[in-house]
Amino acid sequence: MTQGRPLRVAMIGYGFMGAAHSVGWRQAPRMFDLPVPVEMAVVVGRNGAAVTAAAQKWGWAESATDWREVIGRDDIDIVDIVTPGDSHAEIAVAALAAGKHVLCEKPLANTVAEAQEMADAAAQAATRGIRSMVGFTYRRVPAVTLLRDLIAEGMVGRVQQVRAAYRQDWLVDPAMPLAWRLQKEHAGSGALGDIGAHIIDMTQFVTGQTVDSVTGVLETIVAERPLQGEGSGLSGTAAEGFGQVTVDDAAIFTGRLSGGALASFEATRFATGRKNALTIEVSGDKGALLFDLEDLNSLQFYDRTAAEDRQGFTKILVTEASHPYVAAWWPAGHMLGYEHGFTHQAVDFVAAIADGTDPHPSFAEGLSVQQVLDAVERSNENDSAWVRVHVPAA
Ligand code: SOE
Repeated sequence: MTQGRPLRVAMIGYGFMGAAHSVGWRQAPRMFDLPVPVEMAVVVGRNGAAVTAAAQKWGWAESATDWREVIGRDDIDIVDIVTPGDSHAEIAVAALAAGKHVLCEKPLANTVAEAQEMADAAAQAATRGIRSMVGFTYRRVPAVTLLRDLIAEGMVGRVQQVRAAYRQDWLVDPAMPLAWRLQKEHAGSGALGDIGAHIIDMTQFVTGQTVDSVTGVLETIVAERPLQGEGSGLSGTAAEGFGQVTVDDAAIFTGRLSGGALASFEATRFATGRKNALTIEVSGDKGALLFDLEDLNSLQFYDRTAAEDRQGFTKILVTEASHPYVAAWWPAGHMLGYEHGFTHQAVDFVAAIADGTDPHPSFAEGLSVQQVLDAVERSNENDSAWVRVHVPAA
């Protein structure tokens, strides 16, 4: 039974992720029994007319144009940051200082220094009961949560290799304009930070191991693009003139994991024909498990311990009430999609706030991903030499 004073949410930003988070906040109290009610109080953006329209469309009670004024309000409990990476640190640190619980989109920040500042602020705030979490939403796809559980149970045995890839193709067209995601000062890095961050986090999450050293290469395939005119983000249109792409279009890197496994990673916006193709395959001495985002209601399992003439990858349908999150939705066999992870994220964040526990992924885990991203960049700058991610304390 949901009772008590509602947690009132302010969302800062209203692009693609703003839409996805709005779906999450709207569905969470409707489909799950939350321990406290949640209210979509205010959405914040710089363009007053556009943010007012977003508020009406997505169901926020109010809109506002000044995030500082909003995080200073006594009637706001949660600040949800869905802006480009260049403003994450400033908003998150200010919100935590103002005593607000903070959910921040991935990657946590644009630099390790910013991520460190945020993780320090989050650790300090946690001592005052203030919670923070990073939006690595794919952890909350039921099949990915199950993948983590099955590996922890030993279903594949000792993890020896991981193959992770996140492939998109929205930059193959050279006429695609210079969106903020292609500008280092706004995005920090390109495919590496935007989608490579997901597969780094997913690898660390499902294996329970950290990426401890990397070697990598980054490539910018189309160096100049038309400036962006109308709109923003992935759906903006081109204007007159050209500008320089200052981030990577593709990143390929290798990592050694803390438990001894070897991992390969590919993050690219130039995989012609691949729209949003995330795969992760974990190979162990007893078997292998594969998750494919294009078939997100299932896992594939290979059992090496089965009789030789019965071996082969089989499909586990992750649509039973006994699977993570599924019971709150539809009867067995009825599928979930991209948006459901955002609802699960809101549910888990609210539950942690109500229970007084620290949610995951924490800002410290976001910092860990940031350190891997930074190490891949340093490797690329140094002829793909191996770079240690976690330098042991002296
Ligand atoms: C664009 O590449 C993007 O929207 C990412 O920013 C998201 O994190 C991913 O979920 C889908 O693709």
